[in-house]
Amino acid sequence: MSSLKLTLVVAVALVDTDNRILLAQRPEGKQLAGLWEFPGGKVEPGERPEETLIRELREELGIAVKEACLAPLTFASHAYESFHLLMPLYICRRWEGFVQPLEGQALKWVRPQELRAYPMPPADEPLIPFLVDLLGA
Ligand code: 9L3
Ligand code: MG
Repeated sequence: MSSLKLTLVVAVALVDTDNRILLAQRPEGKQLAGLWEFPGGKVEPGERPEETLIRELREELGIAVKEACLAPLTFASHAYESFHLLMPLYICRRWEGFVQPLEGQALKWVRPQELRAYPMPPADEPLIPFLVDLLGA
């Protein structure tokens, strides 16, 4: 048994009206830089995961999301060397405002079948088949 700490991170599949999903590239200088991820971040003390997502989407992408527009889909679990990651994945199809790269990150709208062409953090990759099944090509 390992005694690694469990870290809760929350992520979202933002899906546009063409059924494309938003990927964000992790910026230089951050852990896992250059990899393409579903947007999200660490759940801070006192937050519920939905509150974290609403905050992260405002800070990172400049969009306003209502809690009622966030639906939990599945979760990812991954053992990094120094911590265990538990990452619920939500889906969101409605938001206010335009998606902008407020932290200088590259952004791409990607069809479900094309997701696997983007190198992802190990927690995100196993979520791809689930999204392909759910959203189709
Ligand atoms: N992480 C993995 N996939 C994601 C997200 C949003 C985050 N879709 C991992 C990368 C870091 C940790 O979770 O190891 C915390 O994320 P951040 O706070 O560095 O973005
Ligand atoms: Mg983040």
